[in-house]
Amino acid sequence: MGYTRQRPEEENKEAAEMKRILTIQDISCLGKCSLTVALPVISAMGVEAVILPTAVLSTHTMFKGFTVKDLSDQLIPITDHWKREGVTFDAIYTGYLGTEEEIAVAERIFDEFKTDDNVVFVDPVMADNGRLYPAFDEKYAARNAQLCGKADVIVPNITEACFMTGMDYREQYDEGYVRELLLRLAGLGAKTTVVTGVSLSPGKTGVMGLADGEYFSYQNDRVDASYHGTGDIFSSVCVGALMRGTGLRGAMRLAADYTAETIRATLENPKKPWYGVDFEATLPKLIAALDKAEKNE
Ligand code: PXL
Repeated sequence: MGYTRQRPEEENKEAAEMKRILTIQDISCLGKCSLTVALPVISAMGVEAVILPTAVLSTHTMFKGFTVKDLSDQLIPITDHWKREGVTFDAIYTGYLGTEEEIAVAERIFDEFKTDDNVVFVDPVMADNGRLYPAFDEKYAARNAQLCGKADVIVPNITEACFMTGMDYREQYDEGYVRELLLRLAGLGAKTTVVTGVSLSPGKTGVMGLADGEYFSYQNDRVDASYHGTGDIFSSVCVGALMRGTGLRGAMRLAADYTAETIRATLENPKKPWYGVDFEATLPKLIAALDKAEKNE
């Protein structure tokens, strides 16, 4: 007979205090993105990461000839088991989902695990630099917009925001354009909308958001390089920081600074791989910055 360890009658109060994030996205076995970023980053921030892999890919989709095994049929049995075990989450964070079916499953999981106190955080990963990733079309973008409507916080980049709101993608824009994007995104239904990769003046880049009827922005120096997986790094830090109590603006600042620092470190590494950033090298700086952010707030 098999042996199963029983749940203790009394929860250990101290251990229960660690926040727990459920993150739903793919595993790209090689690629420094999605779960291979979310898991180490969230764990390093002192938050428990529970993972729900939607698919296993040999690599991310920027490689030629990648393999995919869809795991959609596993997701509800897994979460049903958690439900029976009485598991709860302080945040549910979705990233790259891959198919409309996976979006539908994510919505079902929100319905099952959403409470008055937890945070549903959606990064509608599907596009960048004015174009959809290879696996997606406009119909998928419209479905992602519906998913965003069920979130507390959404963090699309400008391209994703355009695909979800029907606004024209522009390389050159002003603050008014981003405000309009944010207003239209807010119309989808999320409480807090943030657009990433926003440059409000030459040589700067960062984020702009709309929460409780107020616009806010955070900008730091632009590093002239673009790497894969930086959006996943931004989102993972952001949701991790929210769980550590930095507040929304604190979380944006920490995530934007860490992303910029990581791009800088990657740029300086002559032996960097082409397919992702060296976030492993900058994790100690993230932990130090988080420590500082917590002490200041
Ligand atoms: O980093 C986003 C991402 C996640 N997962 C897969 C991807 C991408 C971006 O292309 O292909 C499989």
